Amino acid sequence: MNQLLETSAAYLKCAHTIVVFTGAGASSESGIATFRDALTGLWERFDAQRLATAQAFKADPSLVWGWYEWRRAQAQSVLPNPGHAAVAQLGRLVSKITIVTQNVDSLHERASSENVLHLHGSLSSPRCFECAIPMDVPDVDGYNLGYGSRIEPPVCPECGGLCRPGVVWFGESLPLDVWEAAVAAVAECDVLLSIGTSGAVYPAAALPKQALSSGAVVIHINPDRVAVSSENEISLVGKGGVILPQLLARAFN
Ligand code: BV8
Repeated sequence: MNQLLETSAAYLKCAHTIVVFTGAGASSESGIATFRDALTGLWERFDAQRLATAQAFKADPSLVWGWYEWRRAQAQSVLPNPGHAAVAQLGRLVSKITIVTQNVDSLHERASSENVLHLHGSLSSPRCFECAIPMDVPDVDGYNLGYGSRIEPPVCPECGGLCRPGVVWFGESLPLDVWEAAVAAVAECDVLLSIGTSGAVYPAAALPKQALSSGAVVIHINPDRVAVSSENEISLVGKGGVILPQLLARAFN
């Protein structure tokens, strides 16, 4: 592992353009459950795939809205972890960095990362389900939120439609401008750091392979070993909040 860490640090030190690609695992050390974590994952406790769809919202708006408001309140109540801080520090050390995240929390921004692309949207940008105008983010302090709390979604002042979370649901297209910016950043990067993703959700999961085919080095950071398919791909086994600070210390100190 030490040799892989040294090799990864050497790649990082020489890189001019970096993409940091994050999934739910990057937020897990802040205390936010991942989707597929066997013990605490939302899939197990909430069947996230069923709830994260427009169909579910249409069928039961207050359950789906309540679930997202619970998640938003949780995300607001936790802090960025050392992995988020290391990514922000990396942004101050290299010429060009793009953060491409699948996460809908704002922990990268709260760790002072800039240039964050949210492929799957954000909990902090709700909009009208019917006319799509942006709507105000309700004050969560008034919520007494437990798992499965139903909350009536706010009503759109323009058209009377219901407020929906500003996330990309399964079966919905990713925002085209965000996706195109992510693909362009991946095509030109020297190194892609993939942190905390199971690679289960497309098209996001295709980005590390796109980086490899463009000649970049891809470094995975995950407690689960990631199968690698080329000499330009490295799997660092461990938590992002532990490995990233070690990686930066070796590369830049
Ligand atoms: C699309 C927002 C084109 C919502 C999310 C039928 C119709 C249409 C499309 C499809 C279809 N069938 C399949 C598809 C494609 C579908 C898809 O990929 N499905 C999967 C389930 C097979 N994709 C889509 O629908 C996408 N749109 O294709 O549009 C289109 C449109 C219409 C018609 C046809 C085509 C939209 C997908 C977006 C879904 N929205 N999020 C919400 O959050 O509620 S996805 C959701 O999964 C989250 O964003 C999450 O981030 C993401 C991916 O999961 P991960 O981030 O990887 O998290 P996971 O829990 O899986 O893994 C965590 C990892 O971290 C683990 O490996 C763990 O070991 C590791 N870890 C744990 N702790 C740590 C750690 N790593 C480091 N450090 C630690 N401490």
